[in-house]
Amino acid sequence: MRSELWFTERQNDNLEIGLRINKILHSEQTEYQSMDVVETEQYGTLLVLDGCIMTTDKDEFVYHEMLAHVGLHTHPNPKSVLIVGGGDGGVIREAIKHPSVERAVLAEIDGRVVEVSKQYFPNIASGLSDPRVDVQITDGIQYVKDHPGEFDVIYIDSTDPIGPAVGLFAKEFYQAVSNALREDGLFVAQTESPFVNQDLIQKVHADVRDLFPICELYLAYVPTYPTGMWSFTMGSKKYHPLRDQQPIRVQDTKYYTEQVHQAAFALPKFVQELVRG
Ligand code: SPD
Repeated sequence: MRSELWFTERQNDNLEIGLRINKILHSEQTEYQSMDVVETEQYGTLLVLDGCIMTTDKDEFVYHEMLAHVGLHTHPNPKSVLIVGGGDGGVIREAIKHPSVERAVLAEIDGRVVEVSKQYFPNIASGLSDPRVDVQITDGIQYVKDHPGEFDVIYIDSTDPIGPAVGLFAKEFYQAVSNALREDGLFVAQTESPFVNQDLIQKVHADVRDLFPICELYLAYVPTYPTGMWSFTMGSKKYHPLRDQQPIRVQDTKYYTEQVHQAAFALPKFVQELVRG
């Protein structure tokens, strides 16, 4: 018999996204947030933090590949990478596919996300045991402040801009990110949906433009995120994601290609208007 249990993410008073649940696999309140793992009919196993969809087994590749590979194919020789957040390990898994990457640090505040992801999302978390990976259970904001000039590429794989993640969308944090990058470094942050988070995208873009000579927004399509259209913002000290795009270095992707890299920066007019300086 079909289950009548549904998971519903309420984005705002007017928008919800719903998935039929077969089974609740895990639920807990960690020191920082509520965490649930459920088995859905449509997208397989789903990770939920504070009531928001973080990732699912079946569509995670879009987000993780597009967060990781655009930045790593913009830098000509990325050796040292930092991921702030992203305790499920998806961005790390993609980052270490790049042969030049010698060190990938994960700075995740909530150790329970890492543990539960290893248990329920072995594919997404598969990179966490790689010898190049250093998992630090720590406040990512403090970690960034404490490591000036160390990284070629930094990723901000935050949760939604509520609760523990609010500071990861602040200008002061982007300044600290700039300090933690080498002189030709770049960063990429997940910056939510252009349909529902317009103020946030405008603010992030204005802040990053003030701090970095190159600031570009790009898009990908993640079915389980509200509206599906998802944005990423890159701030770069030297390399431009289109002019300096590197030949493809990884083969085993399901979404990212050289052409998708280019196409991701072709913005619909209403998104262009959001980020116009
Ligand atoms: N509303 C969805 C925002 C999720 C961003 N981070 C997801 C973490 C997956 N590694």
